Amino acid sequence: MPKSLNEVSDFSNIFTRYDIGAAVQKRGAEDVSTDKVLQAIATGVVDGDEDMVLENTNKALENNEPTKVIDTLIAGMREVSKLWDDGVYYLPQVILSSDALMVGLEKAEDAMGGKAEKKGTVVMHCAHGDIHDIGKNIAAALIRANGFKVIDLGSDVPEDEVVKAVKDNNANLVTGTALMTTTMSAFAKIAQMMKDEGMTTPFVCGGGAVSEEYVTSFDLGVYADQAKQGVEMATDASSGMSWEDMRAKYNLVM
Ligand code: B12
Repeated sequence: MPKSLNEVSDFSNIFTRYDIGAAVQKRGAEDVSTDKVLQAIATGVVDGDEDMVLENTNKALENNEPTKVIDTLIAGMREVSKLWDDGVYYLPQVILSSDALMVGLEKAEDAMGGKAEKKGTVVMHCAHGDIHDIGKNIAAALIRANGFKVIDLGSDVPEDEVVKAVKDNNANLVTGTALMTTTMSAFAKIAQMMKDEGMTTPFVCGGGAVSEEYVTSFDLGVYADQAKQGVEMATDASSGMSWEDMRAKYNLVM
């Protein structure tokens, strides 16, 4: 005799997990700011609620710098990461959260504008096999809004496509993002391929899985752990700073 769904599933567990999630969400929002609108943006990201993020981002942009809104979106996503790590959130919730974040990021980017004359060219990508693009998108929005031409190759980009884009566009800087230990090895390969072609373009690497020790273990690599560092790094590279000098400026490990 087959069992009914109620017999095989313990629904009380599901609801207990949801309660844990709700408690953590509240704590996350209060940590972000005392401003109710900013709190609502962070909560909207945690809840994966695009409408809530959109409405409150529009309100927040009336009296906050767009970078403040971006910091708030990042804070919301940090909370989502914790919920995932704690086993409270699963893939569907995380996808909804990242979509909600992107809605706010687009608005904040529009509000920053972008100067007509481009200061330099930056090629950006997520490592081959890696679809985690939130950090890359945040860094790209900031760099673009600060007057650089950004060629965003997207996610899961094969190594040779990255090298080709840097060469074809005579880029001043190339960046890579990896969130998985299995994908970050693409960066050392790209650096070697660029060196083999005689290229010396600084290669900024970031993303959760990536460490300063790893990135400074291969030539051209410069480690970044904050999206906002990308703007100063693009400025340095476009004014001709070498990868060695950039590494000395930004990284502890030589
Ligand atoms: C969101 C997320 C997802 C989303 C991704 C949505 C998207 N569009 O990106 C979805 C649900 C799709 C997903 C899928 C998977 N995920 Co996932 N995911 C996460 C999660 C929860 C958060 C990551 C994140 O976005 N963080 C926030 C952003 C802002 O951080 P960030 O990218 O690191 O960026 C910051 C800095 O690194 C820096 N930065 C980044 N790039 C750049 C670039 C420049 C130029 C600069 C200057 C700075 C910079 O700036 C940002 C801060 O300011 C993490 C958990 C965690 N604790 O991190 C797991 C995590 C990354 N995922 C993981 C895994 C395993 C997977 C899956 C394989 C799961 C599965 N079984 O299918 C798939 C991967 C599929 C693939 N091939 O890529 C693992 C990776 C483990 C590992 N170390 O290898 C993690 C760590 C979870 C875990 N603990 O197991 N995931």
